[in-house]
Amino acid sequence: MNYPVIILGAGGHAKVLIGALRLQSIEILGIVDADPEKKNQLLLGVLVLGGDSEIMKYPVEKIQLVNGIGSVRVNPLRRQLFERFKSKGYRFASIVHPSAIIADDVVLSEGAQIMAGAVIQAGCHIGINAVINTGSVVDHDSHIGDHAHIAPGATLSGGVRVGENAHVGTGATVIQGIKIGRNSLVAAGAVVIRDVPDDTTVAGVPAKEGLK
Ligand code: JB2
Repeated sequence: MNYPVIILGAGGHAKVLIGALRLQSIEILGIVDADPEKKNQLLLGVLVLGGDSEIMKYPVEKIQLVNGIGSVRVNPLRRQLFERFKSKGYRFASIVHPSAIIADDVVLSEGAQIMAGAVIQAGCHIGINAVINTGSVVDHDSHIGDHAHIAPGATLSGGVRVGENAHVGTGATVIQGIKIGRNSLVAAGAVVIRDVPDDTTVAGVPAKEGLK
């Protein structure tokens, strides 16, 4: 059953989510945003209801939430909002754009978001609140940690492990069997051929450690 949803955040990632939700005919009750100036504005025709406290007007069993906070690097806000509203009993919808290709046995955890044109092959696990963004490829037996973000056009060859909160940047390539540590950032366009430790930024071809 599809519950009506409220989206958190009225920015770029939310716009993309609105498109995916409409294609699945999921009712969008509105958006909440921390910026008071956005209240009563429309984002692609969806009303910004006000701040996060607006969510509390809806009983936990009647709605689901959609995390509209994306990121272009490791960003704790997306995780913080997920955990804040989970602790109040709310559930987060998992979003799958109809054009995504996902193997039958893939595990999609709560709040995972699979955007247009993404491909996820057999044996993969996608963690809670993770984003597999537009046109990215997660090949067989890969494990994407909770709250991790695979940015548009990134390619993970088979058996890649991405730690929680990690961000794999736009167009990055990670060869097979590599482990990306938790809270780590792979810069856009990097080609990762060696494991990346926790809390580390890598960039370049081949990817090397850089400043965070
Ligand atoms: O605590 C909050 C909060 N803090 C900021 N609660 C809620 N409900 N909303 C919050 N926001 C709002 O999130 C900001 O006021 C802003 O309206 C929105 C974030 O929008 P922005 O466009 O800056 O970022 P984004 O996360 O939607 O998109 C980024 O990540 C995507 C993956 C962009 O950089 C995109 O280009 C990228 N594709």
